[in-house]
Amino acid sequence: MRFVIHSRKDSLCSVYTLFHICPVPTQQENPMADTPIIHFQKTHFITSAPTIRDMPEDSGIEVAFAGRSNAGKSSALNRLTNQKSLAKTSKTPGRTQLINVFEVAENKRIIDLPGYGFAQVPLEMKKKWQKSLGEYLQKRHSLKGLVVLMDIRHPLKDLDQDLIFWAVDCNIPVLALLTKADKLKSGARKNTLLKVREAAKDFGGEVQIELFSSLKGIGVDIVQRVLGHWYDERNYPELNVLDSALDMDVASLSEDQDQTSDAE
Ligand SMILES: Nc1nc2c(ncn2[C@@H]2O[C@H](COP(=O)(O)OP(=O)(O)OP(=O)(O)O)[C@@H](O)[C@H]2O)c(=O)[nH]1
Ligand SMILES: [Mg+2]
Repeated sequence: MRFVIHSRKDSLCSVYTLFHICPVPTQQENPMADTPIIHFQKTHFITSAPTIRDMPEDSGIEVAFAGRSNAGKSSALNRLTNQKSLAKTSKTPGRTQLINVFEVAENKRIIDLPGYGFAQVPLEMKKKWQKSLGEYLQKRHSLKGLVVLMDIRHPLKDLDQDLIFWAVDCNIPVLALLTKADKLKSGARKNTLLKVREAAKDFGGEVQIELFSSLKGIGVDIVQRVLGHWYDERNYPELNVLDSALDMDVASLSEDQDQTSDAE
């Protein structure tokens, strides 16, 4: 099987680029070196939001899990955090219909997005989901990394490609996971990984492809490492603007006080 990446101009990214919303994380020589440890098992549920207006304040760092219905997003989140039922999983595609928000640590969130591309969902409902998904991707400033989950047996469908193109255009790094890797034998699994990695070169940008299985724990350490890097505030100088402004205020306040005491 060969995976073909459709042309960039066919994808949604041309629409999304109009928004120019995505800050470029600073590249380091070894980006994973001395990444602060994140205790993923402490992750807890915050809220289920029908639209982005119902989400927590758009500050800090957010990582979104996106993918087709039934790709294994919620299961991956549970495995990553070592919690059995943090996110609801289901055999019935379309289970996650809201934007589910989880807090990993202060100002660090994971978002379990509604799945896309499930044919049996009524058109109206599908439109509603896709609207809230599109809105989230376009407008959420704290989104700093996208995990795209694809069933290893059906990777790189059109909507997956659209999503990855969009993220690349916005300089948002992508970790694409080939989920349910346990469903394939070791040889077929590696073969698919190599083919998808080869095809993914056409995306350009920062797109890392890895195997994943919630059932067997394959790839969990890699996801934790990549997310740990994305959650590292030192990569986003613009996040510290407010803090340094506050520091300056405090400094100028004490200068004022010094001057006052000099005058006295
Ligand atoms: N064999 C196997 N099955 C898995 C794995 N991950 C998820 N599944 C199964 O796939 C089905 C869908 O998993 P979910 O995690 O609910 O998928 P989702 O992407 O969150 O689905 P939506 O919320 O509908 O978009 C469930 O029956 C899971 O048990 C895996 O690694 N291996
Ligand atoms: Mg789900």
